Amino acid sequence: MIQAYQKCCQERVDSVLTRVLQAKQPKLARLYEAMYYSVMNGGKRVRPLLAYAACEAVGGAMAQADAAASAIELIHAYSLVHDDLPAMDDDDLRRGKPTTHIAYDEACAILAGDGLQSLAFEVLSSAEFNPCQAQTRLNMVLQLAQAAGPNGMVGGQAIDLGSVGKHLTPSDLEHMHRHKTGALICAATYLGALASEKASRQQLESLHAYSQHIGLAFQVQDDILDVITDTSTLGKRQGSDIEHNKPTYPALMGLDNAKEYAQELKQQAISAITRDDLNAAHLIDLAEYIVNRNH
Ligand code: GRG
Repeated sequence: MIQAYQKCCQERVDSVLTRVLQAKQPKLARLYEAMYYSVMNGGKRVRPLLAYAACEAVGGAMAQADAAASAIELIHAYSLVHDDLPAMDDDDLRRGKPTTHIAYDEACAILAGDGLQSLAFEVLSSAEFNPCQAQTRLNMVLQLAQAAGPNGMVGGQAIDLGSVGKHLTPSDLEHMHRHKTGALICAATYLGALASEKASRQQLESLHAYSQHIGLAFQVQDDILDVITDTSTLGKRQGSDIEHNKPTYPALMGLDNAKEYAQELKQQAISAITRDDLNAAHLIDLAEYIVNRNH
């Protein structure tokens, strides 16, 4: 069931992304090609799925969440391109293919990431892509800017880079991941629900609690996969966390405890959205998928 929903969401978001990533001038063909390469290269589209499922959970139609889903994925793609750069994680493999700075060059990868970030806000704010009322669009822009910026993902990345080789407590690790990966996952759900233009405060609060738990579960599972899954299934180098001397959940609490923790977080996520006024079936399936995925 989740596979069919996943395919439907992927097709929707990919068609918007293809439209957004059309080169505007022949002179910019290489830049647009690098941006297209960075986005349309086999990502799982977990964040768009969350946006669509949250919109539907509060009674919205999928089409209303197209802009939210694609804006979030553009931010996510930019973060991966920059994260892979030599100045950061210096990775040469992403989604089973050479990273953008390897396929193009470093300057082009930096600009592609910058361009993707700006395009995300263009998609969200322009009536051409986002059918929501102007006030809702403004709120969506604000929420995404906060989630992606120094008090969200960028801040989490800064904490991560500053933690290499240091001993982190479980609460330090959680703080870092709530910013680095969790903030964008929360924004995906929140923007999807906002796009419906009919979410109540209580529904938004429940969805926020769900995405906080699922965001952390996603990261715990990511750390587990780095230990137990081979490079060809992962699409990135197995053991890269250990290689980069990164603090991880399996390192901190042991592999079995980390697996148990991911399941606990999933259960807490599901409990948060188990209420009569939410149509939560897809969000529940997604929670299961996030902790049971193999890449
Ligand atoms: C460079 C500003 C800046 C931020 C980078 C998100 C991030 C911050 C770095 C990514 C590092 C990383 C691999 C984190 C683990 C969790 C994560 C975001 C995994 C990749 O997301 P998936 O599994 O990837 O959704 P796909 O390829 O499926 O889209």
